[in-house]
Amino acid sequence: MTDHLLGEEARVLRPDGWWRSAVVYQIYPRSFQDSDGDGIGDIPGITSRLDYLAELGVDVIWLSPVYRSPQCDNGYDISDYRDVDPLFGTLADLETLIAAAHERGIRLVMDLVVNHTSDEHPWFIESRDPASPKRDWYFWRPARPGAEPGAAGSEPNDRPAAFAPSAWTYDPVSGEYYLGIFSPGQPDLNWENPEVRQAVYAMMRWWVDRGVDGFRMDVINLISKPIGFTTDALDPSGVEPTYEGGSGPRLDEFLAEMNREVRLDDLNLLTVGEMPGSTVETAIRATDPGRHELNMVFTFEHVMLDRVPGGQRWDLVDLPLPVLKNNLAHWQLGLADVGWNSLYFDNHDQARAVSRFGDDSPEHRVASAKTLATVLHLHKGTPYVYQGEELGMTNAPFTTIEQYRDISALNVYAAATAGGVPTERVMHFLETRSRDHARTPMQWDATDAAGFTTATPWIEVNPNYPTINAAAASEDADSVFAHFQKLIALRHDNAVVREGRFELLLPEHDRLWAFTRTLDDERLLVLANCSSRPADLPLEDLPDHVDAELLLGTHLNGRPDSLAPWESRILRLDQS
Ligand code: TEU
Repeated sequence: MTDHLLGEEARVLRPDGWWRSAVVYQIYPRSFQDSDGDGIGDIPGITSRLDYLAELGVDVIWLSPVYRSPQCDNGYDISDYRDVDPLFGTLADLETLIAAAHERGIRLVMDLVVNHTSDEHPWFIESRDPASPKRDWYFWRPARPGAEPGAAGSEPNDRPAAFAPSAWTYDPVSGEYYLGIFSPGQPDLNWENPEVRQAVYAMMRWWVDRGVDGFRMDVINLISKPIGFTTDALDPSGVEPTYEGGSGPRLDEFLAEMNREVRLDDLNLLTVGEMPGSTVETAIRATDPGRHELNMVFTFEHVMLDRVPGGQRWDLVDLPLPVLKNNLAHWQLGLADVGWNSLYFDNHDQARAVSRFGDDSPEHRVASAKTLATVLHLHKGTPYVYQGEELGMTNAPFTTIEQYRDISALNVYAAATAGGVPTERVMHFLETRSRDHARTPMQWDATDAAGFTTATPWIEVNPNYPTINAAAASEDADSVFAHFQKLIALRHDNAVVREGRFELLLPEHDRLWAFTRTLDDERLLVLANCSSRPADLPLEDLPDHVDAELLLGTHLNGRPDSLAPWESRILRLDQS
């Protein structure tokens, strides 16, 4: 069936480089729309909301995992790559969703989680037997030399898992440990073994044949393990790399092979690799079109700037605006000529942008959600909208650990309290940064449970849903939703938004985010006040724009030389 999508037909369905003008909307199925009254979102629920996405104007849906899974990490632990978890529906429901999205001109990208499987995947179950041909599909290692297998401290090395105290889990049957750098329920696949790679490519082709338009690749840089991860090749410096520390030596080779074997570029599929620890340099290599690896990567740099380097996860520092905007500018300039950027503030792993980078008080929430969107969507790259971001949804006001659901939150809490960290400190971290903030149910309307479900939702609805919801937004011409619609349309209608050269202005200004985008003789000026106080514009340091055409503004205060709190403007400069 893949051949059937090659050539003319693929080009019509997915013309060359189509993803450069696309806006992607991420759906976290568990929290989007429940249709069967079990308190958990599902695929028919998503299908029932497609008209909302069409109204927003997005081009692509990225679907977080709906595969069969024991759900230890909400689906990022897959036990069958070729089936849908009954929680979310059936394969037929997914095929209906894909067809219904395509009918509306919306493409669909699957989450691809192949750094690890679930410990309930048949491949892993088979590999538990040391005599099995699949033993080498995972990383099985003996206890460290001289240590008693299974005893505390005998793990092959001291690496912690992302969501558990150790990356190694002991299997008493064979007396060995397996590697799971996220959690024991997520054993790492051994990509050094060519059979593993071929099995993954076959599965990807199977999904391409089902009509999917691309893949978002979970922690794809970790498929080639950084030196020292598996104990095979310890770094001579003795420094233990962290899992956020980048990629192993064979990453580019594996990505190019995957691209070739699945014909990702031939079929004009969208490919975005999630790459914690990637730098501009690694991203240039991975997204250089001439190398046929990926279209774009998700960097983590800008969402790690408020963490203490090498510190504990709950150690947070203030993030001054110049640090954030210069980091985005570094990526803009770094990938200006070769490669392509993805643009995001929000996703299912991040606290809500309006609470984190904006001001979610009733006074400033709407303006700051709009202005953050203006800034992000006017950068060069492919913007990602995370469900609810287009409504200005905020962090949840959780106060007790019982309200949190995420494996990461629960592990951070357990690790911190076991280590004697004061409870208030770790609770403060969770209140501001937990992944659960992104995962509270989508707020559709002011009815019970925000119209998400008729049952008790699996995680509490944010109590602000009576005012912040999609139904209210659709009746308000000045809503955050309406602003996102305009930003998306602006990108579709203006080549300068898609392809214009980026230049940061006022790089050290601590409240204004200002930049230009230039394509041939067209030039846009973006001015944003990222603070909750009025800001004067230093007109002498900005291009002349007093008579410029306003393409889009948030809430004009009418004065050319200042911006109201969280006001932003997109201006077309006169180039004559
Ligand atoms: O995330 C990778 C990742 O690095 C995050 O776990 C991040 O470090 C963490 O959220 C910080 O708190 C991907 C998925 O997006 C995430 O949902 C999964 O839990 C993880 O991989 C494992 O599959």
